[in-house]
Amino acid sequence: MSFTNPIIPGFNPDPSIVRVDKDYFLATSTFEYFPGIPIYHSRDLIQWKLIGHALTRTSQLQIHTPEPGGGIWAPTLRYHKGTFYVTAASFSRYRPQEDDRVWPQGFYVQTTNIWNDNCWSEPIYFDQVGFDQDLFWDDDDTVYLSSTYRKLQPTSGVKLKDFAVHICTVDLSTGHSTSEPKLIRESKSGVAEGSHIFKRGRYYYLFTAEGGTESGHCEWVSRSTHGPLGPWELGPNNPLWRNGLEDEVQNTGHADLVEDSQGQWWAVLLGVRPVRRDGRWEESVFGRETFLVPVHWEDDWPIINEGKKISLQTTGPGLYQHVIDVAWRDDFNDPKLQLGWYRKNTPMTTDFTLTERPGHLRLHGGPYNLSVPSSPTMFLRKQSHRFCTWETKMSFVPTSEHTEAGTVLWWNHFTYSSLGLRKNGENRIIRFRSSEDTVVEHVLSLTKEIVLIVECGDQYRFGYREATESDIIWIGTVDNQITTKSPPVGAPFTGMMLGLYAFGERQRCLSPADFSYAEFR
Ligand code: 6LW
Repeated sequence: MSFTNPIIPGFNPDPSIVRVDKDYFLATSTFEYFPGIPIYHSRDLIQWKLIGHALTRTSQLQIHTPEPGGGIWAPTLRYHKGTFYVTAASFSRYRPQEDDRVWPQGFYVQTTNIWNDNCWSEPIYFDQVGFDQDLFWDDDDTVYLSSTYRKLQPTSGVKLKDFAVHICTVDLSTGHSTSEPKLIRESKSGVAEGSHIFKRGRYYYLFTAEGGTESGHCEWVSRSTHGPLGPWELGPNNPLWRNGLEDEVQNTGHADLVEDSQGQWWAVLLGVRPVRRDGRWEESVFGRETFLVPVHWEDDWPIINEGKKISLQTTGPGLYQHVIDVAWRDDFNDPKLQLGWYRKNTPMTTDFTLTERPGHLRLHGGPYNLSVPSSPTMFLRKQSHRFCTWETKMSFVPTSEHTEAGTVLWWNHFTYSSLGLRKNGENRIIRFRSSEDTVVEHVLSLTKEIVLIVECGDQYRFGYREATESDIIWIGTVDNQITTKSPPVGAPFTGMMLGLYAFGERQRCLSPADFSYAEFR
């Protein structure tokens, strides 16, 4: 049977998966966004539904002004004796290898009720540093923590990152390591990371992502009969597959495995799907997404996707075609915010309400505009389809020339385009600000409500109309190649989002911005 990849479109890298009876759960990275670590659920590995997040309280997640691509990296989701565990690391800077002092400490949170966000515990921090933490319970219940950090003795003479996988035993009640860290995998590429350890039959397996998350990305396997401390024997066919720069799916790696109830194994992994335009590859607007491929075993070594490259149509036993619907809408009728909205960084104050004006998301804009590293009053959703339209209806009566509310196409605080309403003397104006910082303004002869539209495709086209009119006035476009530019600092680890915002410039908005719906169609 054939099915469509990615199984979770939109930015969802570093997937980690677990099965409990008939239910599969999957977690991905969230970087600088809040809440942290989405938990998706599926019964068939193909259709996934967001059921909550592991980090929803400010006591669990404090990220303030990180570089783009900082924040929460690479969860591992595991289940042991009735309890779910999620590990992660939180970064303020994205390039720890340039400054050994900012290596993060990983942590885990746990719950016995994965269906309820509020049940996840407070974090317990590990004292082994690094990122890409993995937990493995051996048969005697000894717990092993592996993570990636820079080798203490860098390889002499070779300029490598020296990211290597280290392991120790850990006491989960305190997070304290109980053995010396042992290096279990380093790579000639200079990067061995994303470790996941499993046991199958008499073998322990160590999967590692190697070569870095860009074009050199790939996946290796080792196995051991002794245990997680090794010695580890490298597989005969490493890397397990290799997608290249001409393939429709690229940069693939960072795999995690799961066995279904029929004994069939599967791997989830990350990949990007750039688009070929005018003879060259355009960066994917979605960033890194979650893919699924079948795994079978030969001589107790895993063969991923029948040894073939990862592609958009994938074949696997027992699965079926599933088209992910582009249509999504929030009418803000629920007093609780729908799942799938993200804030940039941990919000410091409550700056929104769904109850003050029922049927509306009311934003009380805070003092940060969208260009600063702090947390503005902004709510974002991931873009998951290339061709779609984003639309929202807003009423906003600015009382100051230094406030604005509207809609945003968001990559990071260096590269975003916004369409917002402002006051200019006695006029109200609509202001389009492109990712290249060019500005177009139209004076509005306006009734209260305005519909803001972004058409997504090979470029993003911004338009608006007064709520009582049907004609859209198009005010500006930005090309995808501009919207996906790498930030001057930080990493392009995330993907495109669209959202709603209100801000004052170094002052709060004294009038609220009310949004009556937001939709993708
Ligand atoms: C992830 C790591 C990686 O933790 O990217 O370059 C990080 N490698 O495996 C963020 O997704």
